[in-house]
Amino acid sequence: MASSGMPLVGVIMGSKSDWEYMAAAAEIMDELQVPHESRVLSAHRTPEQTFEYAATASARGLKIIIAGAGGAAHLAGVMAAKTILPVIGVPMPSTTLNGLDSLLSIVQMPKGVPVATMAMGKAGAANAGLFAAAIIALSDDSLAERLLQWRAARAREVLELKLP
Ligand code: RP5
Repeated sequence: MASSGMPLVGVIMGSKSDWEYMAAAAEIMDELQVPHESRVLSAHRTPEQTFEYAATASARGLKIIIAGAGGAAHLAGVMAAKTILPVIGVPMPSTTLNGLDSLLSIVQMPKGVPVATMAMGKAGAANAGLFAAAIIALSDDSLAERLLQWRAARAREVLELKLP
């Protein structure tokens, strides 16, 4: 799956079951018109293809990789091991430990190979999309303006709230 234009952000996830959460990253980037692609790649089920994706990401024009994974969640770390592109990890609450395992796995990257870890689940996926947009906005003024407008709209929503 790809949005219009050459993708700048690669959204990958370890299983189709992760899409329930990771769709939030794609939706935010659709809204902000950040070209992205989404696909399932697993560090343990498809290791060669996962390595290939990371190794060729920069040459294909990707600027950022967002990786969602659950359990012994090594996908983001494996990505970061094969590219110097910024990798954003999103822990999936898909396991019997409700994602605490995924969170600790992704956030505890050893020194030298960083992964920017977001919150678990849909909130983290949405924030990953926003974070990717913020990075790209550093060199894209019109995206920076859309991001400012997006924030302003969220503020208006709060201020216009009426409690029963
Ligand atoms: C991980 O294992 C995936 O990222 C997913 O969160 C979890 C469960 O995968 P499935 O068994 O649903 O395919 O690899």
